[in-house]
Amino acid sequence: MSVIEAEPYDFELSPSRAAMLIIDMQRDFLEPGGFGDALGNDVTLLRKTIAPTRRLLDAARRAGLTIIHTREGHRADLADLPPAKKARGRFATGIGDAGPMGRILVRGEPGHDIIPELYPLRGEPVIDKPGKGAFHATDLDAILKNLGIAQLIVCGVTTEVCVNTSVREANDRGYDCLVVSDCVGSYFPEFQEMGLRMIKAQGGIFGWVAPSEAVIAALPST
Ligand code: C5J
Repeated sequence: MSVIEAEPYDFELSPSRAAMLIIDMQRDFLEPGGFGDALGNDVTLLRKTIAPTRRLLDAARRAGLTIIHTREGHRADLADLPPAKKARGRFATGIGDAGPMGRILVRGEPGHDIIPELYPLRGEPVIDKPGKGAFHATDLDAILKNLGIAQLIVCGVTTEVCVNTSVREANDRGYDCLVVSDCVGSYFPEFQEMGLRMIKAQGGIFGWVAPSEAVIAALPST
């Protein structure tokens, strides 16, 4: 057990029962020329999470933590895409349509894949999720339970959407979540701030928040 200096109070890390959960670090959300960029978002706000996440990922791999990656996306036949999700936003170009890096949020397309900087190693589970939450319609809960995981160190994008949704789902299932403040990102600075504040408010109603250096410092350095 080691202690991570976190908010609203210290997080007691049990490395053998902890997993690093990296949410949706996909090319279409993060890369210049991707779908997020094409919608007019400033992808540099998301890209600044890459370097600290890579440092934390290296340290977590060295420490032997379980590493799990997620990707938001749908079957090529879109049979798992709720009509409400397809219609939302009234975008001229939306999920399933041809985008700058292949069909948008469709599994197997270049834009759907994880950015090269954080690419999963062989053996690291990749969860393909059709929703914003990492538990909805996935086998994540079964995988975590089978591995004896009780704590999640959460990174990824976007802070207020898939990160917050997944943390709330995890919290309701009994997992302790620590969200790494510089390893989660939003296209909207105000949502970044509020997304983190909502996690740690009211005595950590959804979990804990700490910067990556504090997490790295607490990891076994073998
Ligand atoms: C994620 C989104 N990953 N913002 N998706 O947050 O649509």
